[in-house]
Amino acid sequence: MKILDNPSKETWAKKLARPTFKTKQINKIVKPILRKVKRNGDKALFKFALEYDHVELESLFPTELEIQSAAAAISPELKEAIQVAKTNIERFHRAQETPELVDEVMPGVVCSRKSVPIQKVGLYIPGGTAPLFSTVLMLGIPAILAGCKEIVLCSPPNKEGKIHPAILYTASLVGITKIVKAGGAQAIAAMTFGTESVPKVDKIFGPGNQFVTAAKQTATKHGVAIDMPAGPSELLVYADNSANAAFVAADLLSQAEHGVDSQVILVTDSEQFAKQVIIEIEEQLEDLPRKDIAKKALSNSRAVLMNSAEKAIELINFYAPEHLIISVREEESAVNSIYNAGSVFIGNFTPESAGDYASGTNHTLPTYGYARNYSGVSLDSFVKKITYQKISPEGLKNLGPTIEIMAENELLDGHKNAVSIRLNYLKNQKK
Ligand code: HSO
Ligand code: ZN
Repeated sequence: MKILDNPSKETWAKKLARPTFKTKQINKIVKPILRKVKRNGDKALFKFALEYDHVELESLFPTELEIQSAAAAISPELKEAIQVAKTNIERFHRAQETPELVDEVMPGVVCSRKSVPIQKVGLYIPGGTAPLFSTVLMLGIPAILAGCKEIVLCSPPNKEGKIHPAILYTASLVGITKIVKAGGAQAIAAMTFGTESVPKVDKIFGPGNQFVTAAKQTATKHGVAIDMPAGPSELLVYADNSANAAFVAADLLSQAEHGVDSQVILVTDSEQFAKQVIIEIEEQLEDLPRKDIAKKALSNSRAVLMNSAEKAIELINFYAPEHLIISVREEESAVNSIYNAGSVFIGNFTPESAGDYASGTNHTLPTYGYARNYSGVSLDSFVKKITYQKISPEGLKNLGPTIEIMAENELLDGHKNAVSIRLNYLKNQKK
């Protein structure tokens, strides 16, 4: 990991650039996949399973027996852990429920606002090198709590034609019944256009590789919303020498192991501490099964020396990390000056892995600098807020003249008339 010594502001964008995507080439592959699924429906999904997952599927749905064997394949220890995580995630997401808001803004004019679930949602869960069954909890739990009517989960089958048992088990535990064996861009296409077996949904959630990300972007052009523009995982640790170098190294490695394009950054005021962290990283790296991936990610990563807290905070807000660990003496003031981050982990004993799995917060977070303008997934992501109003005759008498004069001055007489016609009616009724 390279050390940058107090880089000047003008150089931040370049020196801390995230790895870029080859969007054009990716789209060249993704577009025909979308087209074929749109045209041929299930038939295309079977064909792509053969081509990309190397399996001839009998059905796009797991059988009851597959679901039961998945549950039997999970150890009691893992089941218990999933249960603890589920309880915490459910609790924290239930706490996000907002009661209906009703306000009589002036006599006779009542405005209200209510959360209404998005009716059909699609959850994508990657298989592959790391089967993210924790993501089933992070997306499935708020979808169920929000009351979404139809929840479809797509995940790629393995060579035996099976979805990873932990994904299948967790999906059933959460209460998801529509599970489809489809992965990659073809799964996103199925949820975007609908097929004989897969319903067309209103919003698609979930992480994925560059093909999945590109397909999700295209979905937005077909009236489907997505959770957020996703990129590879990232972590920024802000630490001084009150932190533990071995802990910090472990945290940085925890996100570096996600993918070769992941990025991790250390910001510190102490060169000696940075050097200690780098030594620890090298030592701990050797024992990681995914060390090759982590090593590549570390080549995109930096340790940045910043000699003042103000500059360090400015850099962090500029970078807008997906995850931010703050492990400094002046913890409170640092936490309170952050305005761009997906999720913040505070203190020496709060590893980022806690939020990835089990503390209760959601791990689907904005990457790639989108923490500047996006929030992570929450209960809110699965609802829309509809506003209502009811105006009584008294209320219209109170508010009507205000509307009339505003409409008149926008030269929109039709708008004005919609009020005037009623006010006249009320006036005549009195006589
Ligand atoms: N850190 C990932 C989530 C994850 N980590 C799942 C482990 N499993 C993106 O926030
Ligand atoms: Zn992670």
